[in-house]
Amino acid sequence: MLTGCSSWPEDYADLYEREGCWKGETFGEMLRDRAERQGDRIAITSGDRNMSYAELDDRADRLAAGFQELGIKQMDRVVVQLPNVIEFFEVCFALFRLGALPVFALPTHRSSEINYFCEFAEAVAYILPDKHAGFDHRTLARGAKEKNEKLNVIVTGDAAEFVNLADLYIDPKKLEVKVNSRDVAFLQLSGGSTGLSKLIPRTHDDYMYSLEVSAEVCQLDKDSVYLAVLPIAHNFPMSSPGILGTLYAGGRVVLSPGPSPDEAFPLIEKQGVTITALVPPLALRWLDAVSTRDHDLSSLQVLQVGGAKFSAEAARRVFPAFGCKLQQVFGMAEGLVNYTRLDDPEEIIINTQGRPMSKYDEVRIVDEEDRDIEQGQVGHLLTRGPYTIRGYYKAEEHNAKAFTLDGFYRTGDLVSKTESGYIVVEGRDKDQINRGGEKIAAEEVENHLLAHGAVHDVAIVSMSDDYLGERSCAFVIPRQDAPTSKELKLFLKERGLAAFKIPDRFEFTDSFPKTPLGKVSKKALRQIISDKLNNQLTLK
Ligand code: AMP
Ligand code: DBH
Repeated sequence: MLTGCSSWPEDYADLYEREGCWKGETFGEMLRDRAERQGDRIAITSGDRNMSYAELDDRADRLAAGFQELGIKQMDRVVVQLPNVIEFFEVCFALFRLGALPVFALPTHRSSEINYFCEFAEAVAYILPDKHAGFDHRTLARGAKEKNEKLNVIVTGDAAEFVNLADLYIDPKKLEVKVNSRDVAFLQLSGGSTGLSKLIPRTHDDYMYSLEVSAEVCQLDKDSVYLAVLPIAHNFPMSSPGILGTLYAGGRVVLSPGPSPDEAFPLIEKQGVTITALVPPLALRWLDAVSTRDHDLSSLQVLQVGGAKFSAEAARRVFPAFGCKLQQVFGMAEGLVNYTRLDDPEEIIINTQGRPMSKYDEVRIVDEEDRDIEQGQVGHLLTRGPYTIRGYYKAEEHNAKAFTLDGFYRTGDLVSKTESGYIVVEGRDKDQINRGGEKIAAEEVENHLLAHGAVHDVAIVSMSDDYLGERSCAFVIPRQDAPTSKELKLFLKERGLAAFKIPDRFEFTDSFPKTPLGKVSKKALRQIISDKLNNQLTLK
């Protein structure tokens, strides 16, 4: 096991293996198996390009050889920041075959995040696009290289002074590495609640099991066509069932260059897409757009919505608008995924966030003292199971708080459970803002703002928003010469913070409301901003 990772205790590992959850298969082997069984079938469609399972398998082998020649070894960490492109798959499977571990950065991450991932994971390489969405990612590589000149920088497209990914597909060699399915396959990111994002070690065995069950619950088979709209490095479109669940089932992944109806609807029609996944704000956009377009979306059987709470009002609109099933998905990169089932009664699909996908998922809903509460009451969700981690990567101190002594993960979600065992997300007790599915750790952004000379103190809270569900609001106590919100936004941008983390609003104040214990009361701050927004609405 990779140093810095907590494994499952032996009795649990034995149980999960005995019960057939962990099957001993690595991702490299899974792709080989699909290529042998159905090599001619299309695995991925991107623009005009169709890549078969056999071709993907072969290109992953070639790239693994190229990576090896570059010096990338088993257990090495490699920061992968690629958008929804075919190279994403080739890179991942090449690394999986070498037993090297991708660290999945999002395309929207900037120098603050990338430098941290490279440094914290002690990455030996960073793989990125030349440009994406109007941004030149090579500037990030230059920054990362300045901090560690040994870092291998590999670029898709115009590589400038760096290594071009296209040059690394060489004659495949027989790899001498033995990758163990119990080992960590990659590091996924958590949204974080204290400071920087935590890294989540997922093993071949545990993640493969989550793909198997997800594919089953979502009824995927060889004829399924999954449209990847959200950034595929994110755990939801990666695994619930996402791109990897689709390949697991032998289906076809279609890559959408962007999430807008203008890009996605023609693809659904042309490619006969059967299932796709959205976050709530996108689902709203699609719902609004569908009546004004005349694309034939009749192939679509399942529209998944997750990542943040989907309101019942919006959920009710899905079937009339798209004529397909809605599936609510409440998951986390740490593990546990809840789905509404495709044959569930409409009221369950509309009003709940589903139930755990595996019978081996253990779920507890508890009060402040970790005591189980009565069914129907709201409490803290704790979970443990065959695909839920037992600890974050290199985070001993944090792990002591984020997990119970007997290994339950404290999700930080406030939930209730219906009589039939379905979970309703009621709120959150973690210091995080969920901006339409994009998670922001308040403390991370607060720390950046505290570095500004004119900021005495700062507290960031969520404010409710019709479209995104939540946006972020920074309450700032300025020093003598108060900065403007424009200055502070620019300051954060210049510090290399991803744009989605930059507060949507700033409120300047002399002091913060306090809890009886003297801590800043974020609850009171949320109330202040909520009252202010309501007043503004009434005045309008
Ligand atoms: P992360 O741990 O960063 O992967 O984010 C997972 C978190 O996203 C969960 O713990 C929830 O707070 C939130 N989340 C995911 N899906 C949903 C959903 N369907 N409804 C409400 N919250 C969700
Ligand atoms: O928000 C998430 O992290 C998430 C949502 C739905 C997730 O990780 C998942 C499904 O697997």
